[in-house]
Amino acid sequence: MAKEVTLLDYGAGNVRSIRNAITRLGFTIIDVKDASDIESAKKLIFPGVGAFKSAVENLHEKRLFEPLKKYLQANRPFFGICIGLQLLFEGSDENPGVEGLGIIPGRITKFDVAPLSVPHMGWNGVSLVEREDKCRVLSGDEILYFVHSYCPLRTEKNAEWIATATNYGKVEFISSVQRGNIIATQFHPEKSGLTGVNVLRRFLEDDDVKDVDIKNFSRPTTLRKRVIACLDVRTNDEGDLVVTKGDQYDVRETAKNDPNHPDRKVRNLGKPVALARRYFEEGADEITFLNITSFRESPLQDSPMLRVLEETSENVFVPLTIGGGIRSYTDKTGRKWSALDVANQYFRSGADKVSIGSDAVYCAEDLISRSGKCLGNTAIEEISRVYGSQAVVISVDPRRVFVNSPKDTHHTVLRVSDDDRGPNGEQFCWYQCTVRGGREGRDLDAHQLVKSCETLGAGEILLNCIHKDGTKSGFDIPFIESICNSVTIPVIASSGAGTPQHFSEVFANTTAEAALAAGIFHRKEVPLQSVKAHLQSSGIPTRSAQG
Ligand code: 1PR
Repeated sequence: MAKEVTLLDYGAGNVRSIRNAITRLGFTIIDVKDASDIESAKKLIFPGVGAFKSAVENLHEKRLFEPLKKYLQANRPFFGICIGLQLLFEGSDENPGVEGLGIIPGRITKFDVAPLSVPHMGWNGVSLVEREDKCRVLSGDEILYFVHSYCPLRTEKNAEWIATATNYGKVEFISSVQRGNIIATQFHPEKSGLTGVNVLRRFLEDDDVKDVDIKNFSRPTTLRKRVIACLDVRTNDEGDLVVTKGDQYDVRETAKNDPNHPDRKVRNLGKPVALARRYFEEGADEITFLNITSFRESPLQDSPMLRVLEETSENVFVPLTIGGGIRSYTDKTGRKWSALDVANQYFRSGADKVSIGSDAVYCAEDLISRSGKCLGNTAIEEISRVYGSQAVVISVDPRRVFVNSPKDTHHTVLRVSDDDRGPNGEQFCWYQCTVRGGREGRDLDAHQLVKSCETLGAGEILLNCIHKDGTKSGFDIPFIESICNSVTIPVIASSGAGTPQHFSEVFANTTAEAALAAGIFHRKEVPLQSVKAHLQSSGIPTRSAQG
């Protein structure tokens, strides 16, 4: 029998990874073009992307809503992912009044987990639920990647559908369903490493789970802390696209010890696609690419980041973030690009999230100047409306400004330790936002930036720190904790990692959900596996390096 599977891709978000996972499993994809493709499907995969409402509207617009409902009512082989699971329910609090497919009784509700962050983002387990038949694609041992702000909850009416449950804070939600030939998961198998690819394989090959350990039933699961590898990418003086790394954002060699020396070359630490693959194989939970020369004229055209994403996603099955140049601009041919157009290109090429730096600062300044009134037209609002807030990361590039007293500035200040005082013995500092890769400081502090961006709909904060970048002296813990306390969205601690202990320190002393490092991984000074092993031995929940 031909190894074929039908894919329902309605044209939003990153479906490249699911395509790559299916292809890797030796299956050919038949794309749904119209209702007849659903009718003739032998197996149908539906990777729902974006918000509940836009998914329903897309299905209606393409006249696929009713054919899909009929397919499901006939109990034909189906695998839904994320929104592809949520749409099976009657409706969602995300968009009241919008009707789902109504195959499963109940509604999708917003996570109520304060003080934990929403979205629920990262790697978590699944606990098997007692039922007459067994779960076909999960053994309960798996750690899988979730990203969602809304979740399905167990009710008496949907009990027979539930295959696994997952815990986040005080909430236990349905993480997968199964009835007859219909399977759907809240997690993303295509982003869950080789473990997730294997979940898809079981569905495609009808290779049901054989042995299940009794301990995998009805036990609480935990969200893991994430370790992220970050690749700063730019073209070097020879014209090659390279991964580079700065010391306090200066990416040129310092051997000559003269900042103006003509021989100061851009550091070359490797090729982006090959390095990303290495980090995936070593157990990175996510990979972030930053196009650090994006402030130049045409961010999409100047640097081949789309190709980097396409090639990376062929072999890397963990979430990919791309930053740099997510803004509106006019290219050399006179074509106008909105930030959403730029983001579209990246999502279609394999990115799961975009990270916005400079433009986020301008959006926050505008919001503050309007006394917090949202107009719905900023890059953050536009991208999060279409792709969901979880797809919008804000990259913060703050520089410390020292002051003698909190009275000397209207910005939020932190007291510095005695051995970290300013050049004139100042005891306080505020964290000034910069744009253009740290080149220009603005009259905005990092606390104002993150709060404004959360209001505008951002889903995560990537918190860099210029004075720590590349120093290997550890993360700026008081600053990170202070920012974590200012927002309810997840914070990624970044800049300064030098040892595995620095990771356990940041997780023990702050509520950051992820920690990111660059230099130590690129230079192979600290293997990613040793960070994971150290976190595990320190009792910090993390996904093992083997996935
Ligand atoms: O402003 O939206 O076009 O985005 C530009 C992006 O490029 C921003 O995310 C900005 O942080 C990044 N960027 C610009 N210039 C530089 C530079 O280094 N010259 N890189 C730069 C920033 C910082 C970190 C780094 C951590 C960890 N890189 O992400 O990876 O500090 O480093 P470490 O573990 O070695 O200490 P826009």
